[in-house]
Amino acid sequence: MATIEQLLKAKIPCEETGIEVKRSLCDICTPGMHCGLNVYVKDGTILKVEGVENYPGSNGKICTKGACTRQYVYRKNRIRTPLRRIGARGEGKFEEISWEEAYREIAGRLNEIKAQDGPEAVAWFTGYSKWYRPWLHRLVHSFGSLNYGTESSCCNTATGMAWKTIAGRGFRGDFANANLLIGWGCNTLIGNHVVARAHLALKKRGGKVIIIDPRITPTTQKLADIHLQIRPGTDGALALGMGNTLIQNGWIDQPFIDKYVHGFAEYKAYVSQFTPERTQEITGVDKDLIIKAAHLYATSGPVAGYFPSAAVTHHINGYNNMRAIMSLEVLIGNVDRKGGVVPVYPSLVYADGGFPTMERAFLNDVKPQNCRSPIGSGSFPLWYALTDEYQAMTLAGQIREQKPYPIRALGAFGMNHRMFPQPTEMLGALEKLDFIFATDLIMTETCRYADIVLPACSSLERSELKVYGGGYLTCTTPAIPPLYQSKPDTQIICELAGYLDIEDDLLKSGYEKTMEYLISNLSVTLEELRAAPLPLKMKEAAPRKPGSLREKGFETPTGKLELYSEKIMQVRGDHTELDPLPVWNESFDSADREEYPFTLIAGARLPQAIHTRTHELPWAKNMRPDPTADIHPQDAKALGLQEGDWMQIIGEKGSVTVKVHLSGAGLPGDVYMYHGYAQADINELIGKAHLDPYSGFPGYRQVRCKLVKGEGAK
Ligand SMILES: Nc1nc2c(c(=O)[nH]1)N[C@H]1C(S)=C(S)[C@@H](COP(=O)(O)OP(=O)(O)OC[C@H]3O[C@@H](n4cnc5c(=O)[nH]c(N)nc54)[C@H](O)[C@@H]3O)O[C@H]1N2
Ligand SMILES: Nc1nc2c(c(=O)[nH]1)N[C@H]1C(S)=C(S)[C@@H](COP(=O)(O)OP(=O)(O)OC[C@H]3O[C@@H](n4cnc5c(=O)[nH]c(N)nc54)[C@H](O)[C@@H]3O)O[C@H]1N2
Ligand SMILES: [Mo]
Repeated sequence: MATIEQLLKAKIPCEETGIEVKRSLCDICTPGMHCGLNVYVKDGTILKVEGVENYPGSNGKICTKGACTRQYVYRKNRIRTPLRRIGARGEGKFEEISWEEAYREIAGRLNEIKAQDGPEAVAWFTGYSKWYRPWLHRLVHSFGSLNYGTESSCCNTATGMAWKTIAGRGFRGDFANANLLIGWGCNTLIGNHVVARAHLALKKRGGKVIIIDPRITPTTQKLADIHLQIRPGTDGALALGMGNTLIQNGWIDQPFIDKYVHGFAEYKAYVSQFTPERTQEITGVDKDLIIKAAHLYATSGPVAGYFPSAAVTHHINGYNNMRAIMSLEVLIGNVDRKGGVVPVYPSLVYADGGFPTMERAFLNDVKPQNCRSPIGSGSFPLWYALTDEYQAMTLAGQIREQKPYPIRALGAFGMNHRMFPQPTEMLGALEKLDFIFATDLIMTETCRYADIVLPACSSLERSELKVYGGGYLTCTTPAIPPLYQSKPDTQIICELAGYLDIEDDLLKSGYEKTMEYLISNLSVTLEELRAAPLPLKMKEAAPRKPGSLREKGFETPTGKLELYSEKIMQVRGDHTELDPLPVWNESFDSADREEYPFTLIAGARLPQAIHTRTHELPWAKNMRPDPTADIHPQDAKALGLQEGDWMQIIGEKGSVTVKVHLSGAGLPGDVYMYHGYAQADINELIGKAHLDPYSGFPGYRQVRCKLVKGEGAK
């Protein structure tokens, strides 16, 4: 019998070792990459994982986090059975119950609340996990409400909203065909190795790269011909300044503007105040470098823009900063052209595969028509006009105030309160609910507040449909059976639909049938997808002709690209603070600048971390054992701080104690700290009302703070 060490070294599985190689995918980061995994399994146990050669996107590679897969799957705190709370909320005392009991209790309580206060009195929420979202969204609709909310209330949607306001739908850079990459908040070598590969390829074939980032990063070092090291949160001013420079120098595409653009005159008048001098003053970037970047941008096209899902929009002027960035694409006629920015048509779970699935019908066929407005509507009119989810930053408020109607129960899928600003306040709101049920892989602090907790399984333990760019679709098979009594969330949702006795025969017919339905317009079957060694290229995937929206008209109120947004004018109502132009304002909170002289940027990505998921995995933790903040050596010197010292970061709303790491990558005065640590939750410093009025996104990346040596109350 071979030892584990020998088995781990075995390159080729064979009958002697009894090792099988199963094909799966990594869902620790989600969505987008979903790197293909070869999973080495013996006797139902995962021995190791590797990347899969020729897999769409990841092509044989996995990242630091994916390398921890075995530790992720076999965590000690995996939830093993359905649980019923027997202690106080948060105390962590549960008893094991059967699935049958759990479903009966959940359905009983939810239906009781529905009968008393209507289906809207039940809120539904999902954290960062995306793969089961269409199922959850459909369940919410079939249950009779629109109260479906997600982590996308602070991730990526604001970027999508900015594109929708300007051009009617999402757009992305066509990196494969561009001559220039302009990357705003672009550190893909740390945040997304699949996209980074496309960026590296562009550089390799002679393309130029401009990166706008307040830090020196691996990506600025490897890729940037021009690095604009701006002050955080000043992207809007920089983009408006570049816009003014383009106009003043005649570096714009006037015929394109005349034909396809609405609001150029208003935009031009507004940006005239962003002279190179003023732009330099606000952004801290030398004005000659700004002009040089603007010239390169206007003359090297087509240009593929990189529009991040968080770095720019995690500011309270973030949506407008993003809109100002996108407006530049309009000025140079770069929208809807090959190698420029091209429209996105989601196939399934956000992924643009280049072919349609039945996802829209799956959701809309059961969408309730006569229910009350979703949670928080009225607070962020643009959000509610452009998305079909409630803005989750309003959830705690409505639970507390019970207005305009009460929220009494919550179905929480992979919900982590540490995502929210002032997380302890979020927990306080949860405590007021009559009933909570939660699904998760592990027993989190948030789960401890639930009445019923259900064990979900990981991507290696389930079968799932996944779409990849370039026309690919796959359906995985479980590499190992679900651990303990866990189940895929999708199965939980379909089974719960049965117990809730809602009118939804499709959901009630089970997970397998719903997957069949979702691909019923395509020429493949689940069996064919499962049997194929790699994701299959769909016959239905047709390359889209760039320029078709120019011909047809953009999906905006005027049919043109709107620099001045008629949509905002239509929906803003009493919210006259919402400006039709992409205006620039400071994104700081109201804390006193003298007392809190530093800028906290909470959340810039680390290679080994992904929100709360990997903090406690040994391999990931080794790389940064304690919650640690990066500060500039110059600031450290002034404060008498050294590498490895403890310090407090204190903001107006709270404080944390962390270790000091000296880094000259950022600008003096800026403090970088990652989120999601139970021991030092930086989100306690982000005010729950520090939100962008357009998107509702929290301003995680610009809060005033002070630094004090020592451990404080730790
Ligand atoms: N300060 C600061 N805060 C931030 C950010 C920031 O940049 N700065 N970023 C924000 C952004 S962009 C995001 S996306 C959010 C993410 O924030 P969260 O949604 O809190 O993300 P996670 O902690 O990764 O995941 C939540 C839970 O999902 C569970 N989970 C994993 N897989 C599954 C599954 O298949 N099923 C179920 N049921 N549960 C599962 C995990 O165990 C975890 O407990 O954080 C936001 N918060
Ligand atoms: N390793 C790892 N990868 C991840 C994640 C993770 O947690 N870890 N999270 C995933 C998720 S959920 C998301 S939403 C994405 C987030 O994706 P991004 O938004 O791209 O994430 P960041 O790496 O935080 O930011 C990118 C760069 O922007 C810079 N930056 C910070 N503030 C500003 C600013 O005001 N303006 C500009 N121009 N740049 C700024 C940072 O210094 C950083 O180098 O990443 C995904 N990828
Ligand atoms: Mo995110």
